[in-house]
Amino acid sequence: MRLAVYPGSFDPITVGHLDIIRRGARVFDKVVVAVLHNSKKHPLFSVKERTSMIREVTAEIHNVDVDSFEGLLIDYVHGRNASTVIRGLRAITDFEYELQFASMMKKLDPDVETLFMMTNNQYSFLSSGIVKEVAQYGGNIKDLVPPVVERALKEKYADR
Ligand code: COD
Repeated sequence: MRLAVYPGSFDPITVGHLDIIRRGARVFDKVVVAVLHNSKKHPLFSVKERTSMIREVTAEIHNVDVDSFEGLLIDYVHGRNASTVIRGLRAITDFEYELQFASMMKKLDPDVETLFMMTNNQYSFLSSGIVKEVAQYGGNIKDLVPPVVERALKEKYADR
């Protein structure tokens, strides 16, 4: 079975991420969306909230699994018996970090391939960070995130 891991913070998932998941699911038998649980960082959404939103928006894609991981990605990839990691590339600004990421992955295990998928042009400007910033000040984020995420962002910022 060709299994790929699509790792990220997904704080929160955007339509840019979702586009990569949909396209990845057409290429691989199974795509595992793996949400990083980093106890040293303070994400807006908990791991439980992030995985639950991803599960909801990917429910109709039969070959997508949603999970979370702590520690090194390569250990998680080994644990899932996967040999490919999917990453999305938006712009040249992503390139430097992604090259470093892919090179380190190669160093840790030469048999694990990092596969890059170019962003859909419509979403090349989109990141979780910019969505949160716009949502925080009440800007319109419709079309940038799935409706469940739009509602969750509104609730989060209404509480603050
Ligand atoms: N269009 C296309 N792709 C997109 C878009 C978009 N609009 N927005 C984001 N993406 C892509 C990103 O480029 C990335 O590939 C992926 O979606 C996830 O993005 P984020 O921002 O949610 O997640 P990141 O990049 O912060 O995730 C980093 C990891 C969690 C994967 C990394 O820090 C990690 O693996 N940490 C664990 C410790 C470890 O093993 N470190 C060494 C790695 S070699």
